[in-house]
Amino acid sequence: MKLQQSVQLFQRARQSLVGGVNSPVRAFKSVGLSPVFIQKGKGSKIYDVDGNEYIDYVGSWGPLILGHCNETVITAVEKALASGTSFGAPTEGEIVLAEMIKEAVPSIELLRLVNSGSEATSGAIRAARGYTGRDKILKFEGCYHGSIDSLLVQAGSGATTLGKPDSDGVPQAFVDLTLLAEYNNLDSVVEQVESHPGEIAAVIVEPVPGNMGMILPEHGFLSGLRSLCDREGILLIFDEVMTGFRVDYGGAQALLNIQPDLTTFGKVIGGGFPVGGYGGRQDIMLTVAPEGSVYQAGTLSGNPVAVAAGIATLTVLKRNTVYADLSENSSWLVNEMKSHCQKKGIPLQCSQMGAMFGFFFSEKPVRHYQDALQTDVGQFKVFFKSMLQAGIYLAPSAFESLFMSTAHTEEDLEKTAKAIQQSLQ
Ligand code: HOZ
Repeated sequence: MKLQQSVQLFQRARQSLVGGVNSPVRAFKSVGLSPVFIQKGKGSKIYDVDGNEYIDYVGSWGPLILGHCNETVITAVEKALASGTSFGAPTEGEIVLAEMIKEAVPSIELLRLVNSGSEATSGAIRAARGYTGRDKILKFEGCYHGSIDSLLVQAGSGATTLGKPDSDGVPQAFVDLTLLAEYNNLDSVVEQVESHPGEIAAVIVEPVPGNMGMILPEHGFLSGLRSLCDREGILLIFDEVMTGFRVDYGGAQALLNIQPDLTTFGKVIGGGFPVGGYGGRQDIMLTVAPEGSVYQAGTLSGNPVAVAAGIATLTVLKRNTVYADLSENSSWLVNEMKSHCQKKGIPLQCSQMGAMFGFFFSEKPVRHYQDALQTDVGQFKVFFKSMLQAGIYLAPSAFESLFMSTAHTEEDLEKTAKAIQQSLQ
């Protein structure tokens, strides 16, 4: 496989862009390669500047649940574009998208649209602090809630991938306001709550973490968080930036049957354009400006073109069989990988929910961040390189998840299964 043009572009990019990229997790640094520069995408495939074709399981890190250049989305975007790209004034599309999200996720009574998942979590946290009058936030080691100061403490995703789960540049005062607990360990949460009575505004959690690899919640963990928060007057925030409209039309909260107080969204609700959102209980959301005194704003928030892509995406997803098919395809692939590794005696742990899945090379089940850190990252690197050579594009990190789209075909899945067999001998 030739990657000459990509390598040249990366050298050129490094002269003007820090690290040659606009998001560190895209740098391929952790797998010891130069990033692949993409020329175009169509359906389940992406094509790089050297003319290589890949079956894509990254899907722009989650948003492209309908695959690349989905016709319904492209048509909706073209139509919106013809009427203007941005007004900084309300448009009907914003209401339609908000109504669709409310209908799909009953815990959302009021919503604010923003431009990214990071903005959504930052807004939700500010609202939680404003509503409760408390300053501390509790997060889980290895969960990633975007590139914002108070949450870049023991953060997953690119921060962990590059070995920097605590970012420099975050003032100690912010770190002091961020309490940590272990995912799937309710006792560790109780301990923090008991040590800081009446001080915690919110517990923020990826209900199904996807940024330390993918980990499933154990029975009773999220419902335990719900009861604890209710008892202590703490708000429960579900970060569904990754899982929203991905594991199910109603997100992880629908599948797991837990109602958070606030939810953050991103990725799928923008259909490949920069959209985020946060919302939840009306009494909390009414503290947000202009209704209340918690300020939050953005010139491009609710951008008409981005919103049109989101509406088109959700419209397609609303069809009944979409999630059953996505889930069936994801679980087929996971089972192929499991049974191959079993035959070869390669230790493997897998998880899957709807159109999201992940794996770790590990003997031991992976329940939380410390477990994830102990998995065999060296083996992941070798596997990643081999899959890339075989035309399968995975996230370049052992601490991310993989995504199925409605565009993946049976042929794609079989080709991927073959590549897995060849890559794991
Ligand atoms: N939330 C994404 C990873 N899980 C970030 C992707 C990026 O930074 O490009």
